[in-house]
Amino acid sequence: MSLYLGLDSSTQGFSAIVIEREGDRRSVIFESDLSFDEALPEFGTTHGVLPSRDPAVVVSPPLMWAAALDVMLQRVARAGLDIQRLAAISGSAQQHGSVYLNASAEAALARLDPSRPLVEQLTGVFSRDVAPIWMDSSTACECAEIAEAVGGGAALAERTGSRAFERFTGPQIRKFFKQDAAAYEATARVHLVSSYMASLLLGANAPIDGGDASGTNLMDLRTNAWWPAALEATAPGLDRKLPPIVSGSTVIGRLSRYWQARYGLPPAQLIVWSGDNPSTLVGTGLVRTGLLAISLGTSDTVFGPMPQPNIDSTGAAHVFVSPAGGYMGLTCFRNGSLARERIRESFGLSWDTFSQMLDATPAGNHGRMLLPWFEPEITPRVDRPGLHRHDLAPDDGPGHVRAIVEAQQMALALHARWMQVDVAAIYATGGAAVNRAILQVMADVFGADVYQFDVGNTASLGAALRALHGHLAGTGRPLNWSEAVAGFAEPRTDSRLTPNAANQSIYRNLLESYAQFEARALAQ
Ligand code: ADP
Ligand code: XUL
Repeated sequence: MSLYLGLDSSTQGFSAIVIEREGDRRSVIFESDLSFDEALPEFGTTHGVLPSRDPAVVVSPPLMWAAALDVMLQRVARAGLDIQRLAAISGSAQQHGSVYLNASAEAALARLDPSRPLVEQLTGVFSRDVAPIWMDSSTACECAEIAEAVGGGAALAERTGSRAFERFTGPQIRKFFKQDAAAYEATARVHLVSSYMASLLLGANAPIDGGDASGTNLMDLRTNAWWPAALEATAPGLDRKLPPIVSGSTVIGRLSRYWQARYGLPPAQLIVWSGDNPSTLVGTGLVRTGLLAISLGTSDTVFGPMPQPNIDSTGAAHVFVSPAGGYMGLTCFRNGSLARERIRESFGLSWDTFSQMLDATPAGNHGRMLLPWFEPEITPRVDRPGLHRHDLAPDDGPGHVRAIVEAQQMALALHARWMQVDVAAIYATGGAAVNRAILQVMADVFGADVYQFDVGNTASLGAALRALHGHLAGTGRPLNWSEAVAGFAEPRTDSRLTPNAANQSIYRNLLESYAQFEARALAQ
């Protein structure tokens, strides 16, 4: 009877799930999470990121993520589980962020001393103290340079699945190389957050999976290999600094001696880590087409499986390799949970009173609308942040509550059209998916049933399921993906929210007004 551990290093926190699979029995036997700001205040983050004078620059300390890993593995080891049965571990991480290691890192990882905390042994391994993360939008210039060098944005999208995006790793690496060529030169390995965290467990530089490598503007989507033209357009010698790309269920080694000796963990297999969105695809059981998932986390994302890599002609979205085979389409919004929190806080509400106001206001909000671009937005691209109101008085609390939820859901619907999925059902996940008032608006706007999950963190569940799938494939007892996710990654049948027909027709009309409002604001 084996146990599988899934970890998730996200923007605001770190979480873990242990699952057990035996015969017909499927159970989640351990769940834990921590918030970086609260559990590790010594790193000085707010919502997981360091203070910055320029709103376009967003970085986090990679040492903090290592500290969180140390705390979480201790919790897992001391949870009273029969931990010697732990067969495999995998992980999920916020996508696009990059960690820069110098030439001493490999040796430091190989000889970690189990009697000392991880963090104090890693202080010398970085060629850059901070990691730019997905919220960063400071690389417009590098995006233009890379796109031009490879024959334009459409050519880049055709090859890598996305036109150049500010937060993607390639443009971020180029900016670092331009700003500090010596530190770039001293970088032996550029990791994504996923491969960095996996390296800490492995005690050596770990490879990266195709799902997360798709978020770099550097990988050829059809060959699953780094694309030489993009590497050349990005920075010199980059081919020697990036991890090798492997497929989603690859066994990359075993948990290093450090973790075994420090916490009494067994030499469990390590399965390559992936990005949070690809992991959530697995953790919500999206292994067939016709379904969409919407994650309402720090970012709001809408995504679904795709058999073929059909590129978004509007240039707003992405195609990634799916860890469950084939591809996935994804559109990402930066002003997600933190924007909802801004409105909630500015009117002094709790989530309960926020939800009551949402329920008490009518669909369509009497034509009152807003665009919640508190921070630079990814979809559509907005460089100069600002809140735009239409017929909405600044002191109208209930009006703002309904307006932000409707705006976000209409933006999700509008910018998911390119996937051309005939949506049978939506699986809602992420921190805000506990909020049924928000999910009712989602059902009405999309005209589709919406479901919730028992497991709060479907990214770490997806990682645990990838650990299970990779482990069994490696031991000659392979499962297909439908078998692997069955009984774990299934929505709660009693959670179904159905669209209200009258509201659905209001939103069908309103969607065009919203699209025009968005276009007018962008033209300003
Ligand atoms: P991450 O992307 O960092 O993994 P989560 O998926 O954990 O983030 O989501 C965290 C967010 O969930 C918080 O920022 C908070 O705004 C939101 N949240 C938590 N509870 C509620 C609620 N009841 N209603 C709406 N949003 C909520
Ligand atoms: C996806 C994206 C975010 C991050 C953080 O492209 O930028 O969803 O993965 O969750």
